[in-house]
Amino acid sequence: MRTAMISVAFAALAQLSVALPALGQQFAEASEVAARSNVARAITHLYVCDSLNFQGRCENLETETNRCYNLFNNWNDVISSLGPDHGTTCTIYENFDCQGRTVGGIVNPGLFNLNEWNFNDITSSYRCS
Ligand SMILES: [Ca+2]
Repeated sequence: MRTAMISVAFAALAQLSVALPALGQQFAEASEVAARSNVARAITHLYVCDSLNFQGRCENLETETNRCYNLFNNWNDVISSLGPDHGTTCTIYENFDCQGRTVGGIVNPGLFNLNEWNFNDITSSYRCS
């Protein structure tokens, strides 16, 4: 009786030790995929200029997706043209903290003349995804 129980236990252990490495492999692959997609998704750029047609003073702002950025460093209320990296969509806001009037759905190559959107020298914050 006791011997039978032990041999059942060994049989179960043997099955587990066969199953576990396969499980471990699956988890490793899943976490590697997640890590890769996080890296690919986390950082993008929004190129902003204080004149039309990407002229004048410009800066390529490093941007984390799904995060609201307030514009400082002399970028508040001066942007006249802007565009994000390929694959990124941005929304610009009239006020700080992504409040107020918006222009959304901005994709590469971007907007060459924010006057056409009644948004020249208006942008105070933005968010990209
Ligand atoms: Ca503003």
